[in-house]
Amino acid sequence: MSNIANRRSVMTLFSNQLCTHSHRVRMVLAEKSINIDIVDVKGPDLPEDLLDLNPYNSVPTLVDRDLVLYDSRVIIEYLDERFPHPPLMPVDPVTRAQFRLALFRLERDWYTMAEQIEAAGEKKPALKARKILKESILSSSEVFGAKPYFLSDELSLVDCTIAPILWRLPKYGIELPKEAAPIAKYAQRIFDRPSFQQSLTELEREIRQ
Ligand SMILES: N[C@@H](CCC(=O)N[C@@H](CS)C(=O)NCC(=O)O)C(=O)O
Repeated sequence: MSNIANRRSVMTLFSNQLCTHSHRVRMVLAEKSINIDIVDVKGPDLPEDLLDLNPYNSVPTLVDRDLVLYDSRVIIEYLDERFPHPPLMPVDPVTRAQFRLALFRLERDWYTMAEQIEAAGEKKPALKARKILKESILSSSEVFGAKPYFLSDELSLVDCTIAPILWRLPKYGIELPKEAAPIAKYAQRIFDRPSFQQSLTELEREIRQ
């Protein structure tokens, strides 16, 4: 096991200050008030000790003593099981499966489009990705109006996954039209949570200042 993992008694999260995947993990940590060291990693370079342990060399990476986890979904599901209060997944198998499917679709559709927008800057592929992401968000408007949180009265891992994208919409050049009021209200409900405020890095806070 690496020096980094051995010398730390509390858990450590290697996180990037503007990364959506890192942000969803920071949100879950804040929601559960988990005591953890958050180490900012700039760019794609993880500390050398971790390179051997995470073959993808990606953030977020979580180190919990001998356990090293990467991929934000694997990390948030682990955190929800290891720190069960408050629970961030429903109990019954059908709803759980629906929430897992929602996580899969958000990663495949929203997160992928967001990455393309960030990577392309002002170039043409960004315009297309921006349009697809905007349409996808708008087409979910009804879902967001139905309950305070995603298909639920309680916040879940799905909301912790949606929020980093909605927070970044100004950065992505996406403005929601008036018809999207249910989404805007839903977003504000999450943004107002102390846990969400706590999850923000300085750079993320600047997006909406
Ligand atoms: N599927 C991964 C994606 C993580 C990811 O793409 N992280 C980016 C930063 S936002 C990164 O570390 N890129 C550097 C690399 O992959 O080499 C997750 O959910 O954790």
